[in-house]
This record gives sequence, C-alpha cells and structure tokens, in this order.
Amino acid sequence: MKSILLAAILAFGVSAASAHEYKAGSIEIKHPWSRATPKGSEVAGGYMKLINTGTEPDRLIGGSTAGAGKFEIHEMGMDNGVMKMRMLPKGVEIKPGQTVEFKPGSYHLMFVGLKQPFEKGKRVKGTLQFEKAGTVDVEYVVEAVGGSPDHGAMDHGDMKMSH
Ligand SMILES: [Cu+2]
Repeated sequence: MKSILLAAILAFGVSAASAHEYKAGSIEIKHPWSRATPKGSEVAGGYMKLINTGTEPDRLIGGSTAGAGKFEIHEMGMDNGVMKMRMLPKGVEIKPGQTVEFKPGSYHLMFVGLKQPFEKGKRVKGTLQFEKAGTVDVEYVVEAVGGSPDHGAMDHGDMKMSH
C-alpha cells in the first residue's frame, strides 16, 4: 500500500504540489482545475474529483464561475465511434462512498460565455451547488492547454446539436 502511494506521489508529484481541496457536508472536492483558453474562446472546461464520504447520496446540481455567463454540467462519451457531449440538466449523482471524476473526455463542467480568456497559472473563483451539501466556494487552478480531447479540440456545433 505504501509503495503504491509513493509511486502515485512520484508520478504526479507536480500536480500533488498544487493540489487543493474543499469540503461541503460529506462531499470532498479534490483539486478543481481548468485549462487555459485561446483568445476569443467562449468556453472553458472544469474538472475535479468529488468524493461522497457520507451515508446518503448527493448530487452536483449546478454552480457559478467568475467571468462566465453560464455553468453547465456535461458528459462526454463515444456514440457510434463519434465523441459526443451532452448536457446533464439534473446534474451528477454521487453515491455514498463513491468517487466521481470530472475529467477531459468524461464528466466535466462547462463554463460558457467567458468574458476573458483563462490564463495558465491563475485561479478562477466559483461555486458548486449540491442538492444536500449546499453551495460551496471553490477555486479552479488554470493549467496549460492540453492535448486530450476537450472543448478546445471539439467542434461546438456538434455539441449544440446533441443538446
Ligand atoms: Cu461540454
């Protein structure tokens, strides 16, 4: 167990150093992060890990983000060999003991209508709203533009069609 932990720390040493977390009721929110956006981009993704340490299910139902007009909860997945996104109007359930990871290519938050680009190294303030745990303030660490599929690489025309 110890060696697995150590390996994980070594492998993720850089992000572990900047890890930060929040708590709302029995929900732990690990390392919310976003990605730097190109100039003129109107959307940014939001990622984190949610852990339900309680005995009742809870649900992420919404939130807000500084500098963005709209906060949406999305899911991305393969549909007939095509990467598709859909909005989850009811949010995402986190069962007791469950960890739900928001990451590129999977569940993610989408901040729509950015007033200015997200810059690498900055922090973006926001809130997350849970059905039972209520509303909690968080900060997203803005990381570099990455190579894995996310909004930067996606055609948003497709996304709107699937809504
Ligand atoms: Cu999305």
